[in-house]
Amino acid sequence: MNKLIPSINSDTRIAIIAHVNPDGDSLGSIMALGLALMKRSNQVNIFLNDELPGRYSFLPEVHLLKKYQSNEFDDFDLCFVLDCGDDRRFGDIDLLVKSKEVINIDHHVSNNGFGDINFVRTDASSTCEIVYSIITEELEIQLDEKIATCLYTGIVTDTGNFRYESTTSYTHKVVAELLDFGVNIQEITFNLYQNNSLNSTKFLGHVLNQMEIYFNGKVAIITIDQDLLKEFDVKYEEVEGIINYARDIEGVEVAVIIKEATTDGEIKISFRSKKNYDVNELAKGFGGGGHKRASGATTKGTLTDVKESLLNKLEKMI
Ligand SMILES: [Mn+2]
Repeated sequence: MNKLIPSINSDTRIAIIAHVNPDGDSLGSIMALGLALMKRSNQVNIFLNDELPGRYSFLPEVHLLKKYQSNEFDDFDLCFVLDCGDDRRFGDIDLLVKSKEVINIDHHVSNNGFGDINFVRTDASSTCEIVYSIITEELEIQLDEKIATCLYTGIVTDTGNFRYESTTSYTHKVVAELLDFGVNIQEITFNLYQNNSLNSTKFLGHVLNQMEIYFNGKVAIITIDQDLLKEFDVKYEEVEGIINYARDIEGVEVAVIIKEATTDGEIKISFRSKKNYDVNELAKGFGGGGHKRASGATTKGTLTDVKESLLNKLEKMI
């Protein structure tokens, strides 16, 4: 079988990075691939150019994660970019310029093929599912409990606990194999879903109360500003699942969260849909992208302006 990834030895200088606002799939995939490649190379750098959300601090070896700073690192032979639809998703850094070969591994339909080598499978449940086959088939590196734990975390979170349509029989076959390496499901479930702060739960109650419903109940919109986060003393990443409550309401087809970012004048939008609408298209209208049923964008403006522009776009779509 012809291998696409150049051969890796102990001197190969490797960088691995995923997107900012890290989720389970981005963190699970960079940690899994990083831990696997460390069995081959002594020069593996796993970069996270953002804070590690507390709920993921249980992942094995996360102390290895470093911030990329241009002046601290020389060139790399290989740079693996994971779970990023384009080469801006991991932040405004010069990492790709410093890398001889860029390997793009992703499952977003909006992926623009920015790598020298592209493993883009839009039918994969998660980037972790692709990384599983790259580690085992392409690199032929043996899995272990730590790698399996990282991969499982990415798959379970990106499939919404195996509920989304991207979940296939292959997904379950991969997971079955991961469990044989001793993945502790109970421990992962506890960290991901059963350890929410009291403040974040009260915050959830408040924003659901304030949620607005449009287009005969088909659209649910939640807006969150920085003052509200301060009032409840929560970080946005603590409440990342809020949008699912809006999506899961009977009759709702599209759920949107519009959030004031910490950067001045920046607004982050998350989209989810149930069956009938393509929210990747909706996100594109704001310069973003993602999947048909889950997508996001970062734009400039005020909460009010963005909401108005969103309602105009929704009116044409629904
Ligand atoms: Mn993903």
